[in-house]
Amino acid sequence: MPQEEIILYDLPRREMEKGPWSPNTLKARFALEFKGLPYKTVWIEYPDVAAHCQKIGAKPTGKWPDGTPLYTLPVIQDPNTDAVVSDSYAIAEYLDAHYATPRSLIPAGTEGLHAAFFKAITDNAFAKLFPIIPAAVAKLLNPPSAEYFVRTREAQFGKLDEFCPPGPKREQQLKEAKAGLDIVEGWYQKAGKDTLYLMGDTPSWADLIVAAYMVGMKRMQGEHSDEWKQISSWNSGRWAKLAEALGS
Ligand SMILES: N[C@@H](CCC(=O)N[C@@H](CS)C(=O)NCC(=O)O)C(=O)O
Repeated sequence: MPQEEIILYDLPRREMEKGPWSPNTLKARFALEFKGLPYKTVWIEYPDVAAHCQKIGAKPTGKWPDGTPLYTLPVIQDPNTDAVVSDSYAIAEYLDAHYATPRSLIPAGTEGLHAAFFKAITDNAFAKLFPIIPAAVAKLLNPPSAEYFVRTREAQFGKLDEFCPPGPKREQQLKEAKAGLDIVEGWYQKAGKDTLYLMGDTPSWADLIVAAYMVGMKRMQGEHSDEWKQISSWNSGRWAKLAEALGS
């Protein structure tokens, strides 16, 4: 068990009482909680992410369309080892490597299967849900982050209100996402008829990835939104149940 709290850098929102919203940072948060590791959150507004990452030595996780480095959250900083780790998946791998007990996120022997699952669920389902996200995020951020988010996302996707607006376009998008999640449900069914997790009775990183995405959807769209009402009813409520069981 580490002596000092691990720092999780996360993106704040206006109504903090409604909980952290970013599916990516939720993945890292749930991983820390799953392992029972002591941690604290430091909140960084979007326009400050790159400078902060550079300051603490966090690596970029991708590139902007013009080729410049893209710095993202989550990042963790571990004062016990001096490690600074960017990217939610790399964070899960780091936590397993440095804090093996009490349980593994990615049990030995499932590394390849976990990587394949992550790619497959992203392509089949998360990519289909993505278009409904930006307009919702723009509304929940504090003003400096909202301005940054709208400017950078509109440069990529055009006017956010026209990207996937409520109405026929959004309904079609949700239909495609449901078809993708039906495929994922088929994989879950293979684990057992009455089990909740991909490995049966034992939750793992795969389930945390799903739970983080679903808790994120619920918090970004709003608990009482039509979108979350639909998603939480799909596949006998599996996605809502995973969010409930593994989310916080
Ligand atoms: N592959 C990364 C993706 C993280 C990511 O895209 N984070 C977004 C917030 S959800 C971000 O920090 N974006 C920074 C920006 O747009 O400037 C991970 O899984 O951690």
